Amino acid sequence: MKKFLVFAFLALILSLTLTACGGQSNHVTLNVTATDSGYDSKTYTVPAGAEVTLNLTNNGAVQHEFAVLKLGQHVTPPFGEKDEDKILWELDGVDPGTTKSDTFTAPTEPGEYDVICGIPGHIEMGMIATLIVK
Ligand SMILES: [Cu+2]
Repeated sequence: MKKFLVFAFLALILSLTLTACGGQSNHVTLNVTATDSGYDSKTYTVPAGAEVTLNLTNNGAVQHEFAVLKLGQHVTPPFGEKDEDKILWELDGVDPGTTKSDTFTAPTEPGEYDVICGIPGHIEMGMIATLIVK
C-alpha cells in the first residue's frame, strides 16, 4: 500500500511537471529566405517570450546572416565594430545554397526590433527587416 502511494505521488509530480512545461511551450518556427538583395519579407512576427526556431535559407551567392538588434537600436551603415553591442541575437555564417537553423527566445518586451545582415555592404543592398514582437 505504501509503495502504491509513493508511486501515485511520483506519477502526480510527473504529470504536474509535464503540464507546466506544456503550458509554457510557446514554440514557433520562422522560415526566412535571404538573397543578395534582402530577406523575403520586410516584417516577421513572433509572440513575446516565445521559443523561436529560425530556419534561414540562403538563396544568394554570398554568405548572409540574420541579426536581431536590441529594442530601439538601429545601425547606420556601414555595419562595423561600433554596432556589435547592439546585437541581441544572431544566426550568422549561412553559406550560399544552404539552410542553417538555430533557436532563440524572443524578447518578452513587445516592440519592433531591427533585423540586419551585418556583413559589410549588405544593409546597403537591402538586408534590413523588422521583427515584430507582440
Ligand atoms: Cu547579407
